[in-house]
Amino acid sequence: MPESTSDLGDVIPVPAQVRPVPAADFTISDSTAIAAAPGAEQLAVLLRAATGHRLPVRAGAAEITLVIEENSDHGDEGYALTIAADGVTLRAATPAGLFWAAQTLCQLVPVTGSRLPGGEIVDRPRFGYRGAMLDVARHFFTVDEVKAYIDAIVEFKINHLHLHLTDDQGWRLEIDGWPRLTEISGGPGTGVDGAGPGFYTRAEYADLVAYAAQRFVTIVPEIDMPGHVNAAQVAYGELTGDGNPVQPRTDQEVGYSSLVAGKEETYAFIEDVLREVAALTPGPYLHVGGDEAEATSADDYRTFMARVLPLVAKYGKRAIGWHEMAAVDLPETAVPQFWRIEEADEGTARAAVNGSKVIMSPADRTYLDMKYTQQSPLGLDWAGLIDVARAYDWDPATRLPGVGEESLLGVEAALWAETLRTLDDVMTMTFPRLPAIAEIGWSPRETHDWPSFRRRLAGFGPRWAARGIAYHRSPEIDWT
Ligand code: TNX
Repeated sequence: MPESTSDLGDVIPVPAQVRPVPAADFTISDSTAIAAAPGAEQLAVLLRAATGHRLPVRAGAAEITLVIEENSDHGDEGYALTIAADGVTLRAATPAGLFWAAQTLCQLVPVTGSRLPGGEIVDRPRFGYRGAMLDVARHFFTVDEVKAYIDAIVEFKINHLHLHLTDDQGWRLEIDGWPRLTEISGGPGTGVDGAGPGFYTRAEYADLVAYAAQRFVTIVPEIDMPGHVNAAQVAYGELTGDGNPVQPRTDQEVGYSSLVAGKEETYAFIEDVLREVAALTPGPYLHVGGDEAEATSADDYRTFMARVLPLVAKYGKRAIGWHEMAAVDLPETAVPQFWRIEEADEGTARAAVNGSKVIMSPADRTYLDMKYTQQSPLGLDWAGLIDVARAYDWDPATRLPGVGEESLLGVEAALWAETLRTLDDVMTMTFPRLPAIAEIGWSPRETHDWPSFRRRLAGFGPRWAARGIAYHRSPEIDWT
């Protein structure tokens, strides 16, 4: 096969359809321009990072064209990308589709050189929800660090960023009327080992949400409850059983804290928090945690969720919760997120039968905080070791009995931060495993192929290196 024909499909996630036309290569040069249109400036910025050339955006005809085709069958995020000898065309029904087309185009630019392989790609995602989760509670990451993370994940068409904003060791979002949450529990000495202080003001959070939205990423804020609340109970004594604040904790234990289901103060607090977070977050989801509530009785858990789930709806949002939430009767709109390593889960299956959509995050495949190998300096290993092949080699539609393709909202890879301290730590655990989860979430089931993925992935090492993104040089990949 001539080199250019195989190159056209060298994209992660692999596109749904690839039709190479080997004679139709296009070379980006100093005289290449982009035709003025919505999305053109953003494409120029992306291509500058990929090629080093700042292509001009000009009115009238130009070699690179973006076209919105409103009555097409590209869907919400699909696109067509045509590369021919005389130019490149990106087509989609939506700006998001054009943005994903632009990401594909940038991946086709060689690390050195500027020849694009000729042909046509027609592509659309398998699932509408393709998420990454970052734990900013166990260790706080700044707005700039999270923006760098967003830039790195959109390359793989990840379209949701779930922020785990609160936990036992810290509270990271300013809430009007409850200032001690962040003054105390976002202050010095918070986070695991006291090493991760910080919080987002409401303005900073809004800025992050807007930055994500410009890149077609929906922020999913998580306020974990009724467990994982020690940081809130440090700040406000009325949230504890005896009315006295508790001591701060910076260890890695889980399952010891709980809000009090039988106290009205609890719901006054939760309503204030949910109302504010909903107002600051344009996306459709609020994540209410619900995991590892080992210090909450089963009865109290039901009482609590029966009060909280309607509040989420009251403020116009859909609830996502870790799958323990499915122990209660859920409204159809609620989304359980499966995170365990067991082969089956009765609650999640029942929720699916009742019409809920499910997010798949099985810890033994998608937890980016698991060590790659026993030698990995960062990470935990309670869900096993996860090398790149293990992150890639599974199918979300057959993972849980009773939860098939039609019951899935999508997939999400979670990065918990107990052992992380720097942005390099974050990137090292994320890359190259997140691209595996991204391909599972975007590409058709029948395209999944480890030898192909492994070969395509090798090309990303130099790209990450050039952009200063730390990654784990897994020995499974023949890095170029
Ligand atoms: C389990 S996953 C947790 C987190 C920990 C994580 C560490 C989940 C819903 N709860 O509290 O950070 O394991 O891997």
